[in-house]
Amino acid sequence: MSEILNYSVENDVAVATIDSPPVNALSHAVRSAVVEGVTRAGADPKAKAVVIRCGGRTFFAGADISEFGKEIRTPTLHDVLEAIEACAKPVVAAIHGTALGGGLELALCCHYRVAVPSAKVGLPEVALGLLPGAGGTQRLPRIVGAAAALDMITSGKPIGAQQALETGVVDALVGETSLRADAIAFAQKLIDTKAPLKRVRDRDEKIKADRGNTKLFDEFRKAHAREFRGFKAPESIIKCIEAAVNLPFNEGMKRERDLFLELLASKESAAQRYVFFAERQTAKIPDIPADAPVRDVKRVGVIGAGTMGGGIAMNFLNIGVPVTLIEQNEEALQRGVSVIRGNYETSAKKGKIKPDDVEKRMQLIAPSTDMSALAQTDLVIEAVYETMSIKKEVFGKLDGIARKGAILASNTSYLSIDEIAAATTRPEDVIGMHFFSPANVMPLLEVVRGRKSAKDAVSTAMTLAKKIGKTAVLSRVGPGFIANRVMSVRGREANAMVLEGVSPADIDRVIYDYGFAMGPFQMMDLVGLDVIGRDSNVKTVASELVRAGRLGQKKGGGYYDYDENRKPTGLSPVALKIIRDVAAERGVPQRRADDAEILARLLYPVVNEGAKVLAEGVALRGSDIDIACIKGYNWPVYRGGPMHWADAVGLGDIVSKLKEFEKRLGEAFAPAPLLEKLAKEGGRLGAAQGASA
Ligand code: T1G
Repeated sequence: MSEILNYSVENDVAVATIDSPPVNALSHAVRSAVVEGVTRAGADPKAKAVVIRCGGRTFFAGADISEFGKEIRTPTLHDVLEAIEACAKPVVAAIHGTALGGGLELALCCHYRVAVPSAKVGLPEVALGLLPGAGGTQRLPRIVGAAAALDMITSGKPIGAQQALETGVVDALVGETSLRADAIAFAQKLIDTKAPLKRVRDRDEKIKADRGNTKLFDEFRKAHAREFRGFKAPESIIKCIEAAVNLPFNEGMKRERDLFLELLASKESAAQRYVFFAERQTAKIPDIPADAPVRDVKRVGVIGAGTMGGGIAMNFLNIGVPVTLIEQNEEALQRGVSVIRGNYETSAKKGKIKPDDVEKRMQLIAPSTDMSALAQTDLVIEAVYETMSIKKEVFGKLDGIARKGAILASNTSYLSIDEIAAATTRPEDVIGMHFFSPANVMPLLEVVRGRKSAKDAVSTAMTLAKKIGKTAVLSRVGPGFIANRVMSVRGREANAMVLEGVSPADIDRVIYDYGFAMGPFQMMDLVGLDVIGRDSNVKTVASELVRAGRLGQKKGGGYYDYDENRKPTGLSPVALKIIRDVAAERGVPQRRADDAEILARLLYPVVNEGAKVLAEGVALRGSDIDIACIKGYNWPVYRGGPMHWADAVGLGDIVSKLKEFEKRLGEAFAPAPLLEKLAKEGGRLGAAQGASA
């Protein structure tokens, strides 16, 4: 018998328990164990019904994603599902944890499903650039109807057990701590009442009403066009659900299989499966084990109640952690507190949080203009001006106020944590925690490890990140750390190209078509040219636009003109003239560039900068750079991030194009040695490790 299968019979019920940590993913071993258990129960004269359950923390959490792209060994998942459906005895799925993807598809092949109240079920394959390839697109609509299935499968969002019960996905909720016993009792009842063997595939009461209803699907497509832009899987899912509604079951299954295999072979799904694992890799720090000690953080201090400080504070208020919020004066402090309140009230109005959550969270703020109020905090995050002298002054004071063992973090976006730490007598307690604006929304948190940062200070920040719903990426000290550093070259080249005569609108279109939400010039108009241009003491297009009263969308337009609803009405002739004047003053040679050249000029230097970040040991691994750009700059997830995308483009092609640029534009484009090395060796940036710092 498979060593991950436990088989027993209680009363008249066979119980097949599969235990394959960490999440009972439907690997070859798990698939074999399920087939063995069901086959044995089917042949067992003592068994009149079967319960399929899992050990550990969850029911099957889906196909084993690490097996994709490799040769799939039998029994395939389809073999497993056929074995279950062919069973002549009632099969009951006993669900706890997260029955996801193939796990839910397996449960839908059982005749009945029971779940504990804390369980969740869902079909999240779309997040992998896939679709439920084991009947999920054909069976789920037969239970919940086409409209609900469209929402659930194209969003990939799981539903709770109660909603699963109400929609018929599960037949009963059972005791949170008595799943095994209650599932056996449920099965026994089926035997005693000679309950029918219900197969989901035979049900059509929920779909026949939508047969031929093309409007339902076309309207769904229209309503989600923006959200699905650039992704392949959502449209394939819609097609599968249309097939479920309009075709006999087996034909629908064939349609699903064909579209699934198409997605499985796509670059987009390869990128999204890569991101799934890359995202989980970021938490792994070679010299700090996962179970390393962490410091207890019961109260957080935030210095600065401006946009960043307020947003940072909200992350902790959201999880019920009290925050001591410090500002220099009462007026700034109250302004900061009221902005936080305003944010929560907006969220409550939108139904994102419950109305009484607003007060609950606001009461956790202890506002003060006196830094000594930070004495009892366990972690202090400084979010004051990006000026080293001010940060050193703040940390010098903090050193004398914060309790022993408190972690002192700076939200600096590029300054040296080592230099800031030197302003204290406890550099081991000093780290960076770089949030991305808006800090209560953007999922990236760069944890910056100084040369002297203690391991438990770093592991505390990495652990806290997950608790506040952030993806933490570890960075060493370096200019702009990871995301800002590599993405800043995209802005540099965009600005350079417009001075060469390339239209800002063409650049924005190319970057938008690549998959970013908007291009660099639209972004600058949105953020505000006074913000963008404020640090430059040289004459730039941005500074000249500001001088001309063009601050962007918020005032007077920017690169584009806007109507009263802030809808762009086209490139501004004023902006184009400013560009021409600045270019003429600098004597910039004018040239044309096609879309391919624009994309290469903007993104290949990003790849090159990523290779430098790796070679300097600022990032632990290439895939961390990808996660930082996806979570911090919305790099389209179906491209996998700059490193993975470069591997897909071909490092050799990138190197030769960079050399072309270098000849014309200078050594800033010289290919990084690591990039050249990997190109020569056939290595991959996405798999490269950072130099050990
Ligand atoms: N396959 C392989 N490994 C997986 C896995 C999976 N499906 N799910 C998780 N892991 C690993 C993960 O890499 C990590 O490994 C460890 O388990 C803990 O995961 C045919 C085609 C279940 C909600 O998309 O959403 O079925 O880093 O850190 O935060 O239609 O894992 O420890 O070495 O995420 O508690 C569909 C994906 C697959 C579910 C648990 N299923 N997993 O979250 O732990 S495609 C999914 C999750 C499919 C069929 C289709 C989450 C979780 P390591 P974790 P967690």
